Amino acid sequence: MILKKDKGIILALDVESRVEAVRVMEEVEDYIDAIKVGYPLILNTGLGFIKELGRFKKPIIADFKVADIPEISRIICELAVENGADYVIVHGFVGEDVVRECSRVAKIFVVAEMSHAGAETFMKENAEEITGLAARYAYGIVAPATRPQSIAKLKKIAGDLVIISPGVRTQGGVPGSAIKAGADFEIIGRGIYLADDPREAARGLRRKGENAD
Ligand code: NUP
Repeated sequence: MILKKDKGIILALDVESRVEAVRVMEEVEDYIDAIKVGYPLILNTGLGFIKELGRFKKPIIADFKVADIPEISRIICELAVENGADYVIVHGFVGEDVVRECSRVAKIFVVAEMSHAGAETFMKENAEEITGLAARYAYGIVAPATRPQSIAKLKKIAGDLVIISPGVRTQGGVPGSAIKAGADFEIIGRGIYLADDPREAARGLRRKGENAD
C-alpha cells in the first residue's frame, strides 16, 4: 500500500507479542496512517507477522535499519518486501552502493539523522550529505523530531522526499513540532502504546499535530 497523508501519524509498533500488537492496532487504527514494525516485534513474532498485519489495511514500514554490505542489504530488503512490507528503512551512512542496491528491490526510507543524543557524535554532521544521497534513490528520509531545526535544514535538500520523524513525546519531541518543521509524518511508539488509553493518546496526538503553531 502507498503511504498517504491524512492523520500525519505513523505508529511504531514496538510491542513484543502478536496479541499485544493486534490489541494496540484495534484501538488506534482510526488515528494512524501507517504501521512501522521493527526488531522488537518481528524478532518475537517472525517475519510472517507483517502479512498478518495486512488485515489492518495500512501501509507497513519495516524498520530494519539495514546497514550491511550491498548484497546482504539487498537480501534483507527483498525478504521484507516478499513478506508484506511496503517500505524498508535503510541506513545512509553505509554509502551509495548499499542504498542503490536496496532501492532496486524496495521502496526505501534512508535514515539521515537519528533522534537520540548519540546521533550528534557522528550522524548529525553527515546528515545533509546522506539526504542528498537519499534524494537519488529513496522514497523518503528519517529525520529527528527531537531536533526540529535539523528537519528544517534537511527539508531544503530533501526536495520531494517524504520525511518521517521519530522521537515524539517519550524521547522529548513535542507533538506537532516535527510536522511544523517540515516533516510529513511523526512516528510515535511508546507515547501511544504505553498510554493508559492508546486510542485517546493517538487521537490527542493527532489534534496536537493539526494545531501546532
Ligand atoms: O532516529 C531514529 N529514532 C527512532 O526512535 C530512527 C528510528 N527508526 N527510531 C524508531 O522510532 C525507534 O526504533 C522506534 O521504533 C520509534 C520511536 O519510538 P518511541 O520513542 O516513540 O517509542
